[in-house]
Formats: sequence, structure tokens, C-alpha cells
Amino acid sequence: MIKFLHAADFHLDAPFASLSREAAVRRRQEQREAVRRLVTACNEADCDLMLLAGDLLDSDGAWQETIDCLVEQFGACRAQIFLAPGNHDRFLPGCPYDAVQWPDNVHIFTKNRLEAVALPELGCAVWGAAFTQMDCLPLLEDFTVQDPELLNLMVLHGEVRPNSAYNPISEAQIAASGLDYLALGHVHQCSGPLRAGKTTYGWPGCLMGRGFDECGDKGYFLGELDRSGCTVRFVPLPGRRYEIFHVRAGDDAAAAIEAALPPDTAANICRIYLEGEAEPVDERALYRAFAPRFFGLTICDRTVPKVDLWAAAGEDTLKGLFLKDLKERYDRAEDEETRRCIALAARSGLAAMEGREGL
Ligand SMILES: [Mn+2]
Repeated sequence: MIKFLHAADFHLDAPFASLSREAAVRRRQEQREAVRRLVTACNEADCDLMLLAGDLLDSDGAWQETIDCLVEQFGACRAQIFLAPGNHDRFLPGCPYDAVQWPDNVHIFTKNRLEAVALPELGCAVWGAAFTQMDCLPLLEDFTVQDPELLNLMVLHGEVRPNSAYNPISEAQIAASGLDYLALGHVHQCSGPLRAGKTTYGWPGCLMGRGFDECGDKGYFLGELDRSGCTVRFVPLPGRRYEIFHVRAGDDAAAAIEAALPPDTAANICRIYLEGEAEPVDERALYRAFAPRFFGLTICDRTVPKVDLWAAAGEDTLKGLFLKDLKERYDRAEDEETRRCIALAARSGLAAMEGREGL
């Protein structure tokens, strides 16, 4: 039986532009720490193979610490490592995959066509290919394994989407491939294990979240493969999570947030959307009150004012005419965002007329 770990899309040295400079530096350190955890997990699970399906580096310009970390950790890994560069870390002459002396257990695919490495001691062949530019033509078209007597695995960066510029793969191609396992990267959301024909395949998703489009648990696949079939399970990697909370602010936004939050949020990077009809919200004060409880926090005020904002709308005064006009627009508005903008205009106008600075 072959045991393997499959991971992808580390995006090491990503800019983390939404975080403060200090937090971004720390996140990049944590990315390197995630690589250490992954290798430890691979060794503890006694894996024979580590399949890395591209985008390990976020760009051509990786920091030396990051390359040193990969070299050290790959060297400490008892599994044989197969790496298929993706669109973010494409294989180019002089790139780290080319220029760095990698440990003997590391095989990096360098060509934009499929090749196999035979591992007779495991009775398997590991196939793979590299992106050599930002986009990549379909690599799996017309592919079938050369020796169906072997267990055939493949590691590849790509997606199942017609007309994709990133190595488009179809389920029919997977089913016709004769592969036993296809380790994919590129899609940052975990797909869970999938099946086409006799082939098990899937995307484990990115190794850690980098933004609010990558919320929740992130991790890798652990798999076992023999003649009788392939089993794969997702394993979350401990670490920070991105989370989004939707909170109805009501009369007391602070109390509403307090009630909505889980007990321990210190490690997490969260965005709180304040919603619904509410008293005016002081985003800055709320941020000051709650930010110490998170690694990163943003608060977005999407509330709309309570109806009595419009109380003076019928008055025969400048304020009354102003509010009447805006109220009509507010009632005609077709979406929440437009209503929010009109309400903000009403509040700002009222504040100006009444000589107030705040809303
Ligand atoms: Mn990616």
C-alpha cells in the first residue's frame, strides 16, 4: 500500500496587503511554519509520497528565508516529494526550482508536458508537468497511462473549467486517463475527494487562508492507495482562520457584536458586517473596543437608519424639503446599498443643518 500526502497552493511570501505591515510579516512567518507542520504530519503518517500541486510560491520573488525553509523541511521529509509548478510559481530558467540545490528526495517537474518517474520499490509511477508561463494548455488531453500494471499517480496544477487558461481538465479526460490518483492544485476551496471512472482526484485547497474569500478550515489530503482502490481524507492544519460575521446591529451594536462572537477569537482574522435597521454606528469606537480580541479585524457598517430619520420629512422647512426629497429616493431605491447611501446623505445633511460634526 502507498501512503501519500497531497497539498497545494501554499502561496508562500504572499503580500497579505489587507493586514498591517507587522501582521503581514508574521503571516509570512506562519506560512513557513505551516510547511514545517505539513512535513511533520507527512512523517508522522509515515507517507511514502508527498504530492505538491503547484503555487507553493506566490511569485517569482521568494525571500531567501522561504527557500531555506523549503530546502530544510523537504530534506527532513522522509517521503519522496513530487512538485508540479503552477501559474504563480511557474518553472522558468533561473527560478528557485531551477537555481536551488534541492535535496535528493525532491523531484520537480520542469516541462509543460507530462512525464513519469517510475518508483519500482513502490510499484508505482508518478506523473507530472509544470506551468512554464502564466497560462497552460490542456495537459491531460489524450493522455492514458503507459503501464496499467503499475499504480499510477499524477500531480498537476489545473482546473475543471472549459476554456480556462490554466490547464483546463475535463472529467472525461480524467476518467479516460487510467490514473489511480490525480493530485490537483489551483482551486483554493477544498473539493473533497472526487471520482471520475476509476480515478480518484481532488483539490485539497490552499494550505492557509489569505483573505475573506478563503474562510474556514484549510489543510491537506492524506491518502492510501493499493490495487483495491484509493481512500482520501481532508486534514485541517491548525492555524489562523478568516471568518465573516453578519450581525444585526439594532439599538446597541456593541452588545450585538458581543453576543454574536464565539468565545476565543484571538487567533482569527475577522470581518464583521453590521446590518439591519439600527441606531447610527460609530465604526471607529467599535473597532477600538473589539480589535484587541482579534489578530485582525475589520468592521463594515451596512446598517440602514431607523425610520424616524425621516420624522421631519413633512415639515415646511428646508430640513423638511431636504428629507422629503431623499425619502422619495430612498423608497424608490432597488437595493440595500443604495438605501444605505441615501440614508447616509440624509444623516450627513441633517448633521450639517443642525451644526453637528458627527452623524
Ligand atoms: Mn493558487
